[in-house]
Amino acid sequence: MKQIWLCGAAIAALGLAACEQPAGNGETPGDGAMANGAAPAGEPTVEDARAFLENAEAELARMSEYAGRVYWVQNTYINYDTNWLASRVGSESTQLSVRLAGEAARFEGLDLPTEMSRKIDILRQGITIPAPADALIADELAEITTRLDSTYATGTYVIDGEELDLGELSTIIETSRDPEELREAWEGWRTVSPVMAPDYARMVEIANAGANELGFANLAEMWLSNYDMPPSEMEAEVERLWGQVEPLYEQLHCYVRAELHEHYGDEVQPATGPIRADLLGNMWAQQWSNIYPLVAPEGDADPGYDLTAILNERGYDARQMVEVGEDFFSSMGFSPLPETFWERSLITQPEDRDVVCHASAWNIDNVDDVRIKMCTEVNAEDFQTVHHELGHNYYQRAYNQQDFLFRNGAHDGFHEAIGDFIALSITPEYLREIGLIDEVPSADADLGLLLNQSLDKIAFLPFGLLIDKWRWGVFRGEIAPENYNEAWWDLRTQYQGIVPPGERPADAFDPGAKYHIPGNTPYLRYFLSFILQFQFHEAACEMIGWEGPLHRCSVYGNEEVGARFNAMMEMGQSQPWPDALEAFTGTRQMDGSAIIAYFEPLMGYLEEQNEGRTCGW
Ligand code: X8Z
Ligand code: ZN
Repeated sequence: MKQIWLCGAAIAALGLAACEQPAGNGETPGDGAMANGAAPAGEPTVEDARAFLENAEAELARMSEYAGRVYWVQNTYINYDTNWLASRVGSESTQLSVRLAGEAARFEGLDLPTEMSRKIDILRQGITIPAPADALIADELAEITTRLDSTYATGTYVIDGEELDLGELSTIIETSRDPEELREAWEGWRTVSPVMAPDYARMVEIANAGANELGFANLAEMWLSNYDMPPSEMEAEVERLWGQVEPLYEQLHCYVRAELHEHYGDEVQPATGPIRADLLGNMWAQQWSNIYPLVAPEGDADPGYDLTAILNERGYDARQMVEVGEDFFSSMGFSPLPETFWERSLITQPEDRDVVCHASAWNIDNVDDVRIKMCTEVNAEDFQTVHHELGHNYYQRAYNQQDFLFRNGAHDGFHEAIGDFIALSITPEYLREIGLIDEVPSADADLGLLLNQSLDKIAFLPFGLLIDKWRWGVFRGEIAPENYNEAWWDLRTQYQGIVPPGERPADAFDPGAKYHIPGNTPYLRYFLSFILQFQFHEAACEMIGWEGPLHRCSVYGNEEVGARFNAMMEMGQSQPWPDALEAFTGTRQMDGSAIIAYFEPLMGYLEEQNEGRTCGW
C-alpha cells in the first residue's frame, strides 16, 4: 500500500510516507463498491468511478487516522508491543492501498472528469512501498520495515564505556576537531546498520513485486511517476536542475577543502581529491554549517552573531523556539496552532524510553490534530528544523478542506519547502525585530552570513540528489545487494566529492545509517525543496518590492505574502504542481536561477579564493 506520510505531507491518501513509517488502515473492509476486491460485471461507468472514489477516500481516511495514532504511539514509545502494533497496522494499510490501487486500474482509459482521473492516478501511483496482493507477504513486508525503523531509532555505540545514541554521536561530529575522535564516532554510528542489509534486500524484492503488480517496471518508475509528467521526463528535469547548480557546489567544495587542508594538514585532509566525510561537521556530510568557524573568511567576515550562543544565553527552551516559529506564521496572517498541538506534540527527547528522534510533523486526523515530534536541542540547527516542521503542519492545515486524496503537497518537494522558505526570512533584521539581537550587523558581515548559509543550502544539493540515485539503481536491479555499499560510496564520491575516513568493513551497509533509507522516505523531495524554497523566497521578495540583496530580505509580518502563499497551500495536491507553483511565483518551471541569484555575492568571493587551485576531485 502506500505509506503514510507523516513527516511531510499529510498522512494523506495512501501515501502515508514521508518521514515516517508505512501506514495503512487496519480495519474492516468498507461497504462501497468493490470493497472486497471483486470487480463488478460489465463496463465501468463514470458513476461507478465516482462511487468507487468516494468509498476509497472514506476507507483511506479511516485507516489513515487509525494508523496515524498507532504510529504516533510507536514513534514516541518504541518497545516490543508498539512495534508489533506498528507492523500489524502497516500490513493492514498496505493491503488496503494495494487493493484500492488494483481496483482503480479498472477505470483507467475511461473518459473521466479531470478531478476524478487525477484521484485514480494518485491511488495507482502513490504507494511508497507496495506489496503484492498477498496478506502473508504484506505481513512480512511490514515486519521488515518496522524492524528497519526501530533498529535505526534505537541504535547506539559504546565509546570509553559510555553507550552513545545518534544524538550524542552527532554532537561529537558537530563539535570535535580531533580527527581520531571524529573517525571513531563516524565509524561507530555505522556499526548499527550492517544488520539491516538482508532485510533491505528482501524489502526491495517485495516492493518491486508490488510495483510490478500495479503495472510499473519497478519501484523507481513508481516513485518517479508522482510529478505530473512521465518518469523519464522527471529524471531529465532533475538532471537539468543539478546542471544549473553544480558549478556553485564545485566552488564551495574547492574552498572548504582548502580550508580543511590548512587546518588539518596533508595527513588528514590532502589539498586535492575528495574531502574526508567525518570532517564536515555532520554525521552524513549533508550540511556543513557546523564547521563555519573552521572555514570562515579571514578578517571582517564574522557573520555578526552566533544564534546558538544567543538562544542559550537568553535561556530559550525547546518550546520557546517553537513559539518563535509559530509567531512567524502568525505575523503573516496564519491562525495560531491549536491548543492540542501543544498538548500532544513531543518536543524534547524523553529520558525514560526509546523514541524516533528524527524530526517529523503529523496531522493525525488529516484535519487539525497537527503535531511535531522532535528531540529538539537549543541551537541554530534545530531553530531551523522547528520552522521546517511547522511548515509541514501549516501546509497540512491549509489543504484540510480538500477531498482526502488531494490532502497532500503539490508534489513532495513543495511539502519540504514551506518551512524552509519561511526560515530564509530569519535575517539579522528579523532577529533584531523580535529582540534576539540588539543590532543589525553591517554589510561587512554579509560574506560570512552567506558562506554560513551556503554550507547548509549548497552543500546539501548533491547529497539531496544522490540518495535516490542510489535507490533508483537498487530498485532497477542495477545495484545488487552485494554492491550496495560500494555503489553508495561511488555516488557519494562522484556527486559530493567525499570519501570515508578509512576503508569500510566488508559487511558495511552505510546507506542504512541515514534515517530515510531504513525509514523508506523518498529523498528527491529535499533536492527539489532546496531549489523551490529559493524560488518562493525570490517571488515573495519581489511581491514586497524588495530591492536589496535576497539574503537580507525577510517577509516577516507581511500578510499579503501570507495570503498569496496560503492560496497556493490550500490547493494541496488538487492541481498539477506547475499550477500551484504559478499561483505563487508566476512561473511553471522549477528553476535553479533563484538560488544562484541568492548566492551570487558569495560566488565571486569563492572564485577569487579558488584562483590557482585545481578544483574538482
Ligand atoms: O528529514 C528531514 C526533516 C524531516 S522531513 C527533518 N530533512 C532532511 C534530512 O534531515 O536529511 C530536512 C532536510 C533534509
Ligand atoms: Zn520535512
